[in-house]
Amino acid sequence: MTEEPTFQNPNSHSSNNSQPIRATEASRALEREAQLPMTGWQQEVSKGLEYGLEGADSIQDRSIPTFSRGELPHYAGINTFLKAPYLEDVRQVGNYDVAVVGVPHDSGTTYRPGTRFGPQGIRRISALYSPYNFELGVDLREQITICDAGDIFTIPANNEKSFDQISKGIAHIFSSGAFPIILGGDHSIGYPTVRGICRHLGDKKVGIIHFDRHVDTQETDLDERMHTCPWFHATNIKNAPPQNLVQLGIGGWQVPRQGVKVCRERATNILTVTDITEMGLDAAVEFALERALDGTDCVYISFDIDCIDAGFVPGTGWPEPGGLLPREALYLLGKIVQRAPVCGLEVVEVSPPYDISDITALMATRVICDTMAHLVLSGQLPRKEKPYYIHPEAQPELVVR
Ligand SMILES: [Mn+2]
Repeated sequence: MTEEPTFQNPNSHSSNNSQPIRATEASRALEREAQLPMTGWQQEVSKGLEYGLEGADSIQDRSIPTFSRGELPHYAGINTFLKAPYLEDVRQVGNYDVAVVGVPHDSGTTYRPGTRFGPQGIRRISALYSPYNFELGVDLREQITICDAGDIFTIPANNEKSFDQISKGIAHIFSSGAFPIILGGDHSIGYPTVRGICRHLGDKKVGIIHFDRHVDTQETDLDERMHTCPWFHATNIKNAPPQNLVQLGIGGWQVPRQGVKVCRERATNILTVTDITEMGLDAAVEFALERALDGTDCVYISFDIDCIDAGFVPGTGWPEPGGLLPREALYLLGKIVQRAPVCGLEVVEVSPPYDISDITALMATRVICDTMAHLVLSGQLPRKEKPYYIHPEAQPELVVR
């Protein structure tokens, strides 16, 4: 048993208060911040002054350029994700630890559309964030390199052509070694994103951890492969077995019975919100890791923003009350990322036309930034070499069921 560190409040002068108290998360956060470098920030300032010209004579803070370059000010600038550099030449994507890519596709939507504006909405509100997280003691600018690779060119009139574009784009990013972060788009993109990753897995396998209120496992919907269908098709790929599909937060009045039958037949792993709260968050994490990693080599995270209670995420296609609280979802996500070899993340179903005060897009930003921070804390980022599960030139094999 290790001894808990103690924290003496340096601001306390009272003799009654001289007992050491248990170290708080906040006290540890204050200490961690002191260990983070400022190198990336200093480089950003120098570059800003060089490219954006020194500020006017009346500006006393000489780190401020005339033209906004980089993070500051948060209300200015070109909205890439977290103001990361825009990577125009995607052939260079392997030079970065993380590649953020938008998939502005909402033709798989069966009710409220608008997720084609999801990538733009998420990028816009991401400007609110700095790259530093207090509790986690992570500064993404200092610790990893991120690029924004822009958007995949999707074809609104044709899901299948869009899927082909998405798979090709995600396969390209994944095989480069950059960690792919995908901004949806509706959930139909879950099939082509996983298919793209599987193209470079060879004989390795991926477990899918799926946060959602909906099962998304039916074969077709409205005669096409819509956003209710990605896991039927993804788990037909030999590299993505259905017994490694973990579905967290499922429940309510919007779960199609056709999909439920498929979950039963293929023995996917479902926890409802009540399951998660009754067993406790840590037990739910154990359940997810055990099932997703049983016989697989890595985990793909598909985060449907509607897994969170509809009150927190109004800007989505099928809002459903009774979902996870934001802090529950973030806790589950953080613990999973800390302990699993994660090969990619998608955040889907953010529909800015239905959003209020950008709150849904902000939640998506939080999910993405937390994932990156936990990848840093677990040593998965920055990349020292390509992860072992990436095969140089493999193609996915379909299972006939
Ligand atoms: Mn959903």
